[in-house]
Amino acid sequence: VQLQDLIASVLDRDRRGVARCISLLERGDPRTLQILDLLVPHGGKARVVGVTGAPGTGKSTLVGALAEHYRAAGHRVGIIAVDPSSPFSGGALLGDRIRMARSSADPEVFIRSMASRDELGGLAPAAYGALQVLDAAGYDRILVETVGAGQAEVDIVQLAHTTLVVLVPGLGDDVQVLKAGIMEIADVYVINKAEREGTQRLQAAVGSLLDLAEHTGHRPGVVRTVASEGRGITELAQAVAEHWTHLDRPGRRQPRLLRQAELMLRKALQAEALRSVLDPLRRDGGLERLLDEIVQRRAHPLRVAQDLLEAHRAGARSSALPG
Ligand SMILES: Nc1nc2c(ncn2[C@@H]2O[C@H](COP(=O)(O)OP(=O)(O)OP(=O)(O)O)[C@@H](O)[C@H]2O)c(=O)[nH]1
Ligand SMILES: [Mg+2]
Repeated sequence: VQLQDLIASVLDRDRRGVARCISLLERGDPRTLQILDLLVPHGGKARVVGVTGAPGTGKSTLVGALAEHYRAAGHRVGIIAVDPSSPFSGGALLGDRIRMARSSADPEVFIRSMASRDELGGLAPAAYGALQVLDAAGYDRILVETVGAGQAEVDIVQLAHTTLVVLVPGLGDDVQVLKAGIMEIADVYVINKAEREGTQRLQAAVGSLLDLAEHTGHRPGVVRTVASEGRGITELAQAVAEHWTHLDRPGRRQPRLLRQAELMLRKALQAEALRSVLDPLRRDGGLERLLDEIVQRRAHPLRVAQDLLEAHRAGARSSALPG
């Protein structure tokens, strides 16, 4: 398929085109930059909600319920489920698909799972790419699910306009809030499985942590849900909408978008710099020799990094010379 045709099919909201385009970006196809060049100007209309939290807290169920809510309100919904534990993810992803099946039968809902394969922090760029495709294809509500486990997931969550942190009673309450280091990223706390004992206590714990924290104009909401029964979803959507209202006030949205822009730029630079320095070394086995030098204590990694960068700069300079 010609690139122009592929892009046109995405803009025409063709599902196969969308799926294909996301796959190309996820794979790091050589045409990645061209694809993004053509799609990015068409985006910027979607509202993106990140959903994170410990395994099994009910994120997928919540995403499915929110998707139904948005569909009922006439929105087109994109869902990106990021599973960082790629070797073991087959079953989990399949489970998610089944749980989301009610939504996926709807042609105006597009669901995509992705696992991290690229060692160069490829997860955030892949999720970014998928977001651009869905946004350009007119999905105006996009839900991104990640397990709140590590930095990669936190990075992805920061691609969202609004971040939901999902907690459940009985997991050690305030500890789960503090430990995950998520006080900074939550715009709305969801206390799911709220039919369970300990809900009140957890809500109080979150409340007192919020009392201690500083808020830049928006105190995160706390919403109770029983996602498996669809309870509390209207209230949750309302809390998300309130956060958007907050972002729409003058001077609120821009700092967030600037932060996101810087984050993605840094990721892309890191990945690109690593690739351009390491790829040639990998090709001729030089990397193993260098690593061996380090293990033998004939060199140390800080020196080697400097030398590699210096050699790379020299190579770039000489290849830029005419003749
Ligand atoms: N009792 C109860 N169970 C729920 C609720 N919401 C979801 N569940 C159940 O909790 C289990 C896990 O739900 P998921 O939606 O897969 O949770 P998740 O956070 O996406 O899980 P991972 O993606 O594996 O981290 C499922 O069996 C759900 O049916 C709830 O409000 N109450
Ligand atoms: Mg899930």
